[in-house]
Amino acid sequence: MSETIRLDYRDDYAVVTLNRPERLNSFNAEMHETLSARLDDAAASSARALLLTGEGRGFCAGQDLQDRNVERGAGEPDLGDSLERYYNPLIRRLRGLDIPVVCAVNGVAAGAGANIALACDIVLAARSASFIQAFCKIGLVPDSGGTWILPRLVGTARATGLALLGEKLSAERAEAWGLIWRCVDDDALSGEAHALARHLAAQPTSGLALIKRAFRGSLHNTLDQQLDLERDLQRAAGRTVDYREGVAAFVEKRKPVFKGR
Ligand code: T3D
Repeated sequence: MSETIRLDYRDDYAVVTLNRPERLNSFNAEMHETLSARLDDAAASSARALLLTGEGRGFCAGQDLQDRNVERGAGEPDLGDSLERYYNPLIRRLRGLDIPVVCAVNGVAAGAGANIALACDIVLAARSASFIQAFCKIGLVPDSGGTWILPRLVGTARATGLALLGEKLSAERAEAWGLIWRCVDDDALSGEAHALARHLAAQPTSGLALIKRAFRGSLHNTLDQQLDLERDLQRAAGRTVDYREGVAAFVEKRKPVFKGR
């Protein structure tokens, strides 16, 4: 049986690929457990950036609904338990990673699949890809952080429309709305996503981790609290080897060589 999650290393970054293309990479329990283990592996490695993508024509269609079909013999599910056990730890994990996380949305991203993509730091999408808050169509609530991130990214009016209507949002419109970083031509997606991950991995990644921490704080901090946080993070950034190297390279008019320390 092929691995439902692939983990590869390129240069200084890790590539995690959702790999159940026959079900549009929708999640079952085994896939969640394997993804969790592969993210552990990537976090423990020397990788300085992570690229998340999907195999085949879809990125991820959320929960595998075959496993939820009570009419066809699946047990009565406790969806709260499923979120507690799988989806919530996954989102916390992705949001909590110190290294930059790029998501290459290669095709449709539906249900939890859409919100897993949106939990990443920089989201690129193929022009033919789309985002669907499909939950409302089967009587569910957007999960995997959807009700938190959508209003923050696109405002309440658009978030509510997306969540209550479950309409397909094209990658182009997702970019125009500020839901994602960029929409690119289908045949350029892989090249651009890898180039971005490679670029990020060569940057002062300890500084990038502090930037991520600053933005995480800003979502609930007052201006005063955020100014204090910036002071503390800048103090830490100013003590990194990479900061010293960045300043030296600037003054010496040469290209910096960052180590992520
Ligand atoms: O349950 C819990 O643990 C709680 C957490 C829930 C989180 C969630 O994500 S709930 C939302 C679940 N996802 C959906 O509701 C999306 C369902 N899928 C679709 O609406 C459509 O497939 C898409 C819009 C994503 C794509 O449409 P299309 O026309 O491009 O493809 P398709 O023909 O519908 O799908 C291709 C195949 O993938 C097909 O299988 P087949 O007929 O070729 O054998 C289809 O059944 C399968 N597939 C797609 N999505 C799922 C799926 N199989 C199982 N589960 C899926 N989610």
